[in-house]
Amino acid sequence: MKIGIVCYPTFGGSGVVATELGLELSKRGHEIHFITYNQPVRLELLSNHVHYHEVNVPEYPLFHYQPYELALSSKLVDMVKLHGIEILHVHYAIPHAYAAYMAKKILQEDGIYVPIVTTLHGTDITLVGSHPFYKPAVTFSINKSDAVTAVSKSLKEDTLRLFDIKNDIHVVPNFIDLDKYNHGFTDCQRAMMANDDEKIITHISNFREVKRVQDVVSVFYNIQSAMPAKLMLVGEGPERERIECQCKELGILDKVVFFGKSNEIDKILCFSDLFLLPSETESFGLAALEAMASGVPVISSNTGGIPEVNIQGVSGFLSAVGDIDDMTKNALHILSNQSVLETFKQNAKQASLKFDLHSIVPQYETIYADTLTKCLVL
Ligand code: GMT
Repeated sequence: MKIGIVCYPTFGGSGVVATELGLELSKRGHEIHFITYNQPVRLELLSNHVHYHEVNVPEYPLFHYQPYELALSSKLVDMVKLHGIEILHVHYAIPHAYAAYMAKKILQEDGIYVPIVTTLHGTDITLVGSHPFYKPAVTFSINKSDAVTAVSKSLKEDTLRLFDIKNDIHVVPNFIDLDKYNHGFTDCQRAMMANDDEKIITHISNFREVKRVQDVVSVFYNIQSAMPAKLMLVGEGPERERIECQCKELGILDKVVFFGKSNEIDKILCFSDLFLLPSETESFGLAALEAMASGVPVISSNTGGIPEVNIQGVSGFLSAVGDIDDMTKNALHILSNQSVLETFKQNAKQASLKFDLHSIVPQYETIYADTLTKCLVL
């Protein structure tokens, strides 16, 4: 199949999932065309099966806001015509599903029919999409998609609760390439980060308010008061400065490493003992799954789709949003006893196997095939 993938090319979970999906589909014989404004960060290798087409939005002084959706729709039309793309898979409803619908309508004028599969990732529904500014357009785009998927049961329920949806929503969970996390690193470089007696706690996110990184620091503060520990903070975002100030005020700056954006997540997780994800909302929690696949137990909030990934008392623990004391208690329970820690590490890895890309990616292939068949019949 010739598949066009539209996504955000950044470190965000939706872009990561879209990129990994495209790469795996290409290995399975499909021709993949990524169409976005930058080369996706996890897309390192282009090949004759994997192409990247850049969407350019020329600056024009008349426009207060540059019209990205328009440029994207036009690019989609051109790429479908040029490469014979058969199906468009758009990740994140805003504005991708909307732009794809426009492209589809434009192509229909030339007798070309391209179905659209829309994958909802979370904030496009829970935070941004349901805002009155966007809601009518998001509802319309979801209803006009030929197939819709959501990355968790929880996100599907949120979508049905927040929007007037006429379409079926298939739940296709996020996935992971487990081979990448069976690291054969002979030297995990742990010694560069911490002393042998120090536990390593890690958090990875885009440092937005919704991630509650301040709770990560508070829980870590309590952990390091009870035992030697270091905190690895990976990612960049609007909260970063505030978090540095919080660490300074608490007098723990020397125990915290700020990595910024990193393409070496697997290497960082390799030396981590515990992962913290105390988000306000989280449709899935791909970062938690990546940690689990590396054998790192997770202390998280119990919001959104996280309970579908992190299993209470098995791969880690879940607490109410903002319950620092409970998160601390659970973290110390895991970290205080080496054999308990080893058990949780093994459990975390075991629980991640359910999300192996080899079992999830075929679900998307089935959706593509069914959608093409359905659209041919109509
Ligand atoms: O977490 C973010 O802020 C980034 C966002 C995105 O769209 O890139 O992540 C969302 O999609 C991920 C991939 O499906 C999910 O794992 C995240 O849980 C989801 N984030 C939220 O719901 C806050």
